[in-house]
Amino acid sequence: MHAWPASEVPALPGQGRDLRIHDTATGGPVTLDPGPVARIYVCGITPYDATHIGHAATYNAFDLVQRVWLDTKRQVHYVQNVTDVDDPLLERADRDGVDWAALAEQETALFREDMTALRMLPPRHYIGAVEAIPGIVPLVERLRDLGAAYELEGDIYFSVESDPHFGQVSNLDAAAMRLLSAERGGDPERPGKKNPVDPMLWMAAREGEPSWDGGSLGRGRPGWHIECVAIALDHLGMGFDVQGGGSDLVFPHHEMGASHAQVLTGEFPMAKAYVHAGMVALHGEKMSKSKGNLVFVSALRRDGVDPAAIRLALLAHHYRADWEWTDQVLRDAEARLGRWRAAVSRPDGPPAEALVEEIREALADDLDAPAALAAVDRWVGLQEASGGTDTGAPGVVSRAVDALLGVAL
Ligand code: 5CA
Ligand code: ZN
Repeated sequence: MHAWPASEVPALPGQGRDLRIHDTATGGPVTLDPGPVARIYVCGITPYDATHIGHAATYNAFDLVQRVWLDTKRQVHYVQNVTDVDDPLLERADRDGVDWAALAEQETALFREDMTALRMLPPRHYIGAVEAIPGIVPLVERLRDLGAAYELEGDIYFSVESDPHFGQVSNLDAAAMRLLSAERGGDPERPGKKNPVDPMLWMAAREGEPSWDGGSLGRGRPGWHIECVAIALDHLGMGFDVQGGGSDLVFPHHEMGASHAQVLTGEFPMAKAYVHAGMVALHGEKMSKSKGNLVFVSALRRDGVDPAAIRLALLAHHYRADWEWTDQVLRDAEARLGRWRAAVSRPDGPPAEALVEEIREALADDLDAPAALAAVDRWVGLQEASGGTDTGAPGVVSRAVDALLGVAL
């Protein structure tokens, strides 16, 4: 699949900082030392509806990771998937009487437009589940040959007991895992499974549903977790720096993905840091396609909201926090954008070198975007109160805000 166009990232004077980030698996901060090419996999959308503010907040967090690394003069090898065949997509297409593939294509196109408008840097590889099937089948066959997978009425399941490290991403107990498995696409009640939370690797073809040739697995379609593992291993290999997504992916998705990869390769761990963004809510409940309490990025754009204001609204919240979208959040962001634009449009201002370091420091410290915004606010406050004589300063500020925060002033 093609991704979307990259906005230019201005180079900044001085030296970027290494990222220290919270790792869900160890429960603490890790300082990443990626080498010249940093590797990150971020779980992409299931394209059955438009991009909402919750999605945008999650992708904003990982866009910041990429920008911090670029500022250290590293290359970034960023991979993202599109779950373009899965139960929720097929159910929505069925409900609306539309072709599932056309729905996926249409919503993915809209996602690309939203990401472009928000100045999210694109992945280097943007890969759909369907196009990944030829790579998924041999992995499932290998898991079966290793004795880590078993068949149940034609479907193939992964046995979590085959991974000695199972549980080390989410650190949850069996009861909590079982509950979350039922909520998030698993089938813990199905009789005949070795462990209730064992996830499906390959689902045998069902009447009226799309299916593909699975070689020795028979016709069917891939499970959700093996999709991301196949794409990540194919394009990044084991031991990449960050696997990212929202906190609703900790279990089962990232736990199972890590397990599949560890059994397949005999290496541990798949990712050096498991990084999770908090959930955005609307009217007190997690924004979710299944509940329908959504604010769409495309709808805001259609209403004339400046994408830079949407981006500032996201940045005003720490990525790990759960937070609530309200009209006031957007109004505050619009006011801030107006003040910042006025401040950088003046011919001179207070010196800005220290501000660039403050933004760098804030982001390197577990992506503390609110602290970065507060630092820019302070410079803008000085500019408004008494101005300054540094003719380069407004340009430095607008380049730093663009390069590190993705906001074009
Ligand atoms: N296709 C899978 C990942 S492989 C999936 O979860 N798709 S999704 O469309 O449901 O979500 C896309 C991303 O947005 C995921 O990282 C998910 O964790 C995140 N996300 C979903 N809802 C919210 C929300 N309310 N707040 C923050 N992030 C969210
Ligand atoms: Zn995923």
